[in-house]
Amino acid sequence: MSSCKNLEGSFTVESDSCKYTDDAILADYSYDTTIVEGNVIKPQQIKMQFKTDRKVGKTGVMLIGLGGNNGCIALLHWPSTCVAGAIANKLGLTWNTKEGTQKANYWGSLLLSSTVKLGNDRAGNSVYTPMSNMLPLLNPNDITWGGWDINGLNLGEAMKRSKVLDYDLQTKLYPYMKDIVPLPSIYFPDFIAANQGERADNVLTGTKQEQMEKIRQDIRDFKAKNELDQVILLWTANTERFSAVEEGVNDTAENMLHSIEMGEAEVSASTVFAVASILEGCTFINGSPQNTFVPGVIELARQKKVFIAGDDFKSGQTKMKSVMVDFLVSAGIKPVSIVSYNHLGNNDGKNLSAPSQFRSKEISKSNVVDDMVASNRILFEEDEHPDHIVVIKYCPYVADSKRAMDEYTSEIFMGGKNTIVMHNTCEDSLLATPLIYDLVILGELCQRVQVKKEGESEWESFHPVLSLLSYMLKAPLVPDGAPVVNALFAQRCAIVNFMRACLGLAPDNYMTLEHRFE
Ligand code: NAI
Ligand code: DG6
Repeated sequence: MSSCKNLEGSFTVESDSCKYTDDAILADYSYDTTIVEGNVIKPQQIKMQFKTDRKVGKTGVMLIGLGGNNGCIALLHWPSTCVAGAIANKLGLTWNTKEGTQKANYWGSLLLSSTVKLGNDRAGNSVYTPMSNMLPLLNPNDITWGGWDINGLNLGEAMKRSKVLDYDLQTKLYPYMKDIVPLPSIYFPDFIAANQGERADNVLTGTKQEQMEKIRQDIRDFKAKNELDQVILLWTANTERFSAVEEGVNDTAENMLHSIEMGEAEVSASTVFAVASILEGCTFINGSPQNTFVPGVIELARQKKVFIAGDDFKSGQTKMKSVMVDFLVSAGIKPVSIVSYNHLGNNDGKNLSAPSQFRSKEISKSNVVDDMVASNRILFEEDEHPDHIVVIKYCPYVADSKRAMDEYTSEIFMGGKNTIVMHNTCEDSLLATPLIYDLVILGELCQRVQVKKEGESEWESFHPVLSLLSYMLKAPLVPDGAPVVNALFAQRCAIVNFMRACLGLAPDNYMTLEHRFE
């Protein structure tokens, strides 16, 4: 009887298709796809080579929203990097809870805490390895963190305010956090809820252009001071309202830059950060739902060949939804009504209690089932959708412990109905923060991978819109014309099979034929 085994330590691939040099992993790969032309199906094979640089440069991450719940908790492991030798994980930082002693971990991070099936051993056991062993990856303990917040509270106090971590852990981290103060940030009150005004005591002044230049200078200073090879920016600040996309304002790269110069009102703070980041050659990731990436920003990213990814961390309810609806539709069951309530009492909930900020979140939470519904014309007519309602209420008492309640009603065999109800009490920021690590680590890896198709001489990088990061995002931004995939396991497969491709390994096809015939 075979079972699952976990490989201990690292591994090497022994194959003519995979070559390790001092600098890179070079892999020959056959990308097998299927082209459908009318009613004719044509298998297609593209031979290509993957090159993965093995050296992970010294990396800094600058968070916008550093003093927020996700922002300051992301630094949980930071004391490790700013205080020589005091690495939380290496030290095995522990703290007391009412259940006993707890140890620092990265649970909830796909890259740091999940495993990937490599293959089978000779006895037929499935052999797994940590995903982080697949390729050389950025170690989060080696990241230098920094960033901005419109609130100037030091991170020790911000951590206390967030009411997320256990008291004993807060006490242990406080000495490392108390002297860290976020850089002053861009504050355009029109874009976030009026109830955030009281937080805004650490803000830049001057024209939009001057503020953008200051952010660019901050990035350069941070890079120089910490002797970094690269910096990645990630927006984990308040959800903004959507920006209107207007001709002449933000529709092209040129208009975008001109609008910032002219102080155009419709340019949001997150967009100014994204533009600053792109101009500094730094990957920019958006963890919130608003349309930071207006067409002008996307064009600018393409022109400058800088990576962008978004939008909105996919943590609890939506992750579940992108599993549940995939299951239902792919099982031939027709979901007809999806109703999602949330109440939460953290500052995110407070900001989302304003209508236009709620609307941004409603949009990103609602589109998540579209691809699955559209995939099955047996169940759904063209343009037919399940009723899909999203409600979010602010209830201060529950703080970061969000309640998410979902009801899925489906039509089943012979007119029957099937209703599934879920109640999820989740610590919102403890689900979201590991996604920050994943987005940064995967984004960084994408910077080091290039492909060359057979017959071509030039190595090609990823498209600047990094859709491979979709797994972590509620409303994945994809290159123009590319399909949006929301189904969670399809998103995961894309990451795993991409990593396998970088090693010249075929995708895991789950056929396990070796066990199906005598
Ligand atoms: P939070 O409200 O605790 O933190 C946001 C921080 O951003 C605050 O400290 C605020 O002062 C700061 N801020 C606002 N505007 C800013 C600006 N222009 N520049 C710099 N800082 C600014 O929110 P939380 O819980 O950390 O969430 C952050 C974002 O991530 C929100 O947009 C939220 O919707 C999104 N998100 C959160 C998830 C979660 O589970 N916590 C999951 C999915 C998305
Ligand atoms: C209410 O749902 C507040 C939101 O900010 C969410 O907490 C956050 O977007 C996470 O949502 P989900 O659907 O990914 O769990």
